[in-house]
Amino acid sequence: MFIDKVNIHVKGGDGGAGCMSFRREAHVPKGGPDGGDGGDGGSVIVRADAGVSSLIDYRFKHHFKAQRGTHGKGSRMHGARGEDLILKVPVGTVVRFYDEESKEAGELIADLTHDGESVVVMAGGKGGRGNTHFVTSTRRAPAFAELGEPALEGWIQLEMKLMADAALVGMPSAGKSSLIAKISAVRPKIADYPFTTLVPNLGVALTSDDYSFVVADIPGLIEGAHEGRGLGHEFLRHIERTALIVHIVDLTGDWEGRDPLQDYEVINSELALYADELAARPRIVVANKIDVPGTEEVCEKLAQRVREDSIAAAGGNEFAPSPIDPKLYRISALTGQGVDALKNAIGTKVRELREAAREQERSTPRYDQVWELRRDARDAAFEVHRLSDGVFRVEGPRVERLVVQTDWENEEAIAYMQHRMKRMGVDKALEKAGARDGDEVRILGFAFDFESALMADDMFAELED
Ligand SMILES: Nc1nc2c(ncn2[C@@H]2O[C@H](COP(=O)(O)OP(=O)(O)OP(=O)(O)O)[C@@H](O)[C@H]2O)c(=O)[nH]1
Ligand SMILES: [Mg+2]
Repeated sequence: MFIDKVNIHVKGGDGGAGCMSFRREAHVPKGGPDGGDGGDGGSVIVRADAGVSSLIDYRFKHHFKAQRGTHGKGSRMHGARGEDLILKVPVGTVVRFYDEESKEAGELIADLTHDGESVVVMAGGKGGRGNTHFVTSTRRAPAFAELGEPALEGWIQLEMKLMADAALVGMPSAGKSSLIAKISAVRPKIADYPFTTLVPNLGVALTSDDYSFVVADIPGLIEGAHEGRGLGHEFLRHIERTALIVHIVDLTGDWEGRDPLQDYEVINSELALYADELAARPRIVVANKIDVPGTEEVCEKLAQRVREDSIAAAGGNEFAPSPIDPKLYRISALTGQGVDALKNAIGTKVRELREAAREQERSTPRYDQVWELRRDARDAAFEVHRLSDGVFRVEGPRVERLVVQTDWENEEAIAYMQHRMKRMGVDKALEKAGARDGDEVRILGFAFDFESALMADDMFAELED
């Protein structure tokens, strides 16, 4: 079975709690604070690995969790960092958020197109700091420590897309599998009935000057494929990421006794209907089964049509570069006639396209890095809502974690949380929203007083954070 899409639940490791402790020495009733920090929780990382060829590992196991950080201890003993959990996926895997309720994929997280490329999908929680961090000139013995930060968790979707350089597309029985068998080492099933190929086959082809490229043999497409008819739809999206489309036309119109020119049009329009940009994707057109007598005339007509389409795709200018190769490649996948010339033409085109892609890659930032930066910004953001007269709610990932990280039984811990909120600008934002002394501020299930909470003297003002 070809597993190309899975939804999994991932959770980072929670941070360990910081420790509240004081040094004990003989003859000293109460020494200075010596509580160690909790360890950071591990993160969940998705990494592309050239040694992994499918998502089968995620078929039955759906929950993955990184290790939590351990708690800090007295005598300044820090907790251990939790180990990251690395989920290996095939090169060419797209990672997205997934909404378990609506069963829909959400925002794109990363497109892992290179071996070793990785993205942190759920960060572990930071370890809480021990009480040694909270000494100020006026408070020598802080009697609290931070709790560990809870980790992020959620559903993500992994989707594997084929990473072929060229995709063989065409009607059922056009000879796609016969061709890939001739130019690579794969041996797919070949038969004279439609839909012989049910899942894509990947093969490595070598040009006569030893340049290698990956070809995909895609299940046959039929009219209406873009809206789900036949088998092709599932696989049309794989074509989305192949640089070159190799369109195979059956000159005999074998399947259902069709007109080859009409077949050619149908495939073109299915590609365009599926995704606009596929219409402009670099393309080579191949006429297959030239060994069958009586196909010469239709072959000439097709050659003429391809030439016209090539010029049209170049904006009507015969001499401008066109995404469609003006030449019709005539082959017999059965006898091998014309196959080497076609293979070399595909190789040459792939090389050109790869070089152009590399050039472009140099000038664009890696998507996963962009995403990670954006997530950080989003994490720190918060919103203030006025619920009713004198009641406000503050919402935002980091603010909310700060609240959960606080020991609400401990006044000093609360005062420290207030200090951090002040640093984040929560008090300013509340003031701007109209909050006044005595108003109620709610964060998650907790409530406190605006005045005492945020306007009070900050006893931790001299601490860095
Ligand atoms: N005479 C002749 N027959 C061919 C040629 N290429 C393929 N065939 C025959 O056409 C039939 C279909 O070939 P396949 O390679 O299975 O076609 P396909 O495009 O992979 O078909 P699906 O997997 O069903 O989409 C088989 O009976 C092949 O032997 C050719 O060049 N000449
Ligand atoms: Mg086939």
